[in-house]
Amino acid sequence: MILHDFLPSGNGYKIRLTCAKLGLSYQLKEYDITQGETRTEAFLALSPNGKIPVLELDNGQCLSESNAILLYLAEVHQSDLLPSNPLDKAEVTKWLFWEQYSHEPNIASVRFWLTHNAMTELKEQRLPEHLQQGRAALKLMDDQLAKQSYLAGDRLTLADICLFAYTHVAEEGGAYQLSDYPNVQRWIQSIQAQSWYIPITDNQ
Ligand SMILES: N[C@@H](CCC(=O)N[C@@H](CS)C(=O)NCC(=O)O)C(=O)O
Repeated sequence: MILHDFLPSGNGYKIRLTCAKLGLSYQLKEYDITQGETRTEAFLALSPNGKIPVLELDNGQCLSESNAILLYLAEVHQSDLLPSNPLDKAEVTKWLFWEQYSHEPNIASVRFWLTHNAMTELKEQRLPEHLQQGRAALKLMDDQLAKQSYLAGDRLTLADICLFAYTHVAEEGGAYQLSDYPNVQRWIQSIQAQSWYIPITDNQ
């Protein structure tokens, strides 16, 4: 497999962490998204959406959308990161959809704007609303993690890998303070203590 990626990306990191957990190896092909390297004709032939991560399978087929790739890897390798019982599975996938709508646009996007000098006048105007929604997302996770060890129960699942990716770097750029969310902090530490854990900018 070839993973087309940009190392600081949390969306790419979800795939790298899942591969680490499942013991899967892949070749990494890096792109600098700040230089438009995912908008070339060659990249668009892999994925017309022009965004990393893209997982190129050994048969040449390309998968995009980070959470779809997570589901694919867990299903193909019959991993307990994704329960087989439909109800438990729905609980895990609920968090993957929630991440894309309520977490990533407020936490990942704000981190990128602030750490890559990508703030525009329009983004500046919208920042307070993003911060309010980002804090609400962290609070919702904190409340859930006050009740149980992991997001979808007492066992680590794709929900945790998916949400760990951007949550653990939420402070980068200075917009969020994780000390306001002690249960989230405990959960971050428990993932970082896993034997298969790799930091965001490490490859395999
Ligand atoms: N919903 C997509 C989002 C992918 C995405 O936004 N990728 C960003 C990096 S994290 C990217 O490639 N941006 C470059 C661009 O849009 O030109 C996913 O989860 O994979």
